[in-house]
Amino acid sequence: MPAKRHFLRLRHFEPLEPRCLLALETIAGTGIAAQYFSDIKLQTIFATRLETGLTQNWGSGVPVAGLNADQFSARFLGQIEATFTEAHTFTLSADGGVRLWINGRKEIDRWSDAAVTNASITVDFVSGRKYDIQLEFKETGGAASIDLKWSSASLPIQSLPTVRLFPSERGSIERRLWSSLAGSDVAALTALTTYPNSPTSISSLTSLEVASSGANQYGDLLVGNLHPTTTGAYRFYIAADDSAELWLSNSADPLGKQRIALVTSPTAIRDWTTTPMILLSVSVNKAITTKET
Ligand SMILES: [Ca+2]
Repeated sequence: MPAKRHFLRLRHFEPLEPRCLLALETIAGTGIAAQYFSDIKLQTIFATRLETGLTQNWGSGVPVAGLNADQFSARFLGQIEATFTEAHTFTLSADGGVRLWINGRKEIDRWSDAAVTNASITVDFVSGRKYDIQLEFKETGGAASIDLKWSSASLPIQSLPTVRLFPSERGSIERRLWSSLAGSDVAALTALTTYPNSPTSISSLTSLEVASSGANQYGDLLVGNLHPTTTGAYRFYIAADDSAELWLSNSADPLGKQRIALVTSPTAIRDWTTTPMILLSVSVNKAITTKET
């Protein structure tokens, strides 16, 4: 998949909310980002949300209330984390048109709305690594369903597990929110036993900004990937009230992340002047995991 839009987000590093912080540990997946379109060309967005998996049977109904039953399309974007270092086979069945990309390569293309039964492709994975996955779907009439499974020598064929799916890829930033949080520093958030895997709520953002809400006593963890389109040096800024940290990995592996900026006392909204400026060299096509708060 071309790496374009997301990188622009760097300019929009906006006020990150009070006490957000970065996951220092491996976090479990929560699902895959879904975009639903009220046409069959993936053009007019009707709704976006997180789906727990890619085994969905809508029958003659619709994924989202109010969407036209027979003329819609959908795009599912995320990453899947491999559990074994071996060849993995993806098996796709559907009622509708489907296109599947794994790690940016189109692997299955059956775009007419027809029955698809056990179309499969095999790719080599390394345990613990995350791989881009994109599935597009088109429904023109009749029933609608998708069913993407995976298997390997060590993995019996099964639907993609929610905990191995990550939505923070291309077009969305995952926001994990903890409410009723006392204190004003990031450590108050990361010290919680519910951090990072059991937030009060999980939602999806389209930029790295949480608007000033007037709410108090909460913390956020925002997680996503950056896809620079040009190799070069980039400056990162953050603004926040009360406090925030920005972490970045210079590869697709979140284990390599470093804290590159922090705010320890409140700044004005979008006030970049009081925060440390961080200059980084970034390579094209290298996914960058930002973790912040
Ligand atoms: Ca159909």
